[in-house]
Amino acid sequence: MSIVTKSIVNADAEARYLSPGELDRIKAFVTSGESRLRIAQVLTESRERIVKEAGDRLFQMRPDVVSPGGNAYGDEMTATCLRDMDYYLRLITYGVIAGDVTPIEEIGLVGVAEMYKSLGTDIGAVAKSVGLMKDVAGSLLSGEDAAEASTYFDYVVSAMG
Ligand SMILES: CCC1=C(C)/C(=C/C2=NC(=C\c3[nH]c(/C=C4\NC(=O)[C@H](C)[C@H]4CC)c(C)c3CCC(=O)O)/C(CCC(=O)O)=C2C)NC1=O
Repeated sequence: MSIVTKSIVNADAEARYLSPGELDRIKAFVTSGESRLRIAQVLTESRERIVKEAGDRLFQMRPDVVSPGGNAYGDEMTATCLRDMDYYLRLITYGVIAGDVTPIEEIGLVGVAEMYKSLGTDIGAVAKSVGLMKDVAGSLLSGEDAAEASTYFDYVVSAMG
């Protein structure tokens, strides 16, 4: 739910006008709207490059992941690994657009440790892949936009930590 919808639902539950604090938060959301949309656009347009370059770097740093016995060994498993990276990049664009990490959390982080444990996937390596996507994305964004985008990537990394 966006901050606008959330504030309205909360206010209406108490049949009151939006509070000054709620209006301030909505103002910040609106003011940052243009840059958040710009960031989401760059991430969306560059998604293939971001996933591919970060994936290449991950497999260089962690060759065990794609070696025999590794969780992402073989074309099919490697593709599934890159798909998961693309999932997280997509969820990060949702967070950037909403100006809120809740969509990322609800869609991709609830129960994530248990899920990767049951798949035999090293969640630390998944977190690393998200950090590497942040680096690639950062090189495609202006300094300020990169800093704004970082908060969403960092949120995912720390939630997996
Ligand atoms: C949008 C929310 C969402 C997420 C996050 C998600 C993740 C997800 N990743 C999976 C598998 C997987 N995920 C990976 C990923 C990796 N293995 C590694 O060693 C690397 C570190 C890493 C890539 C960075 C791999 C290799 C599999 C397949 C594992 C297997 O089938 O044994 C599976 C099991 C089912 C399937 O294969 O599709 C799920 C559900 N699905 C979702 O709907």
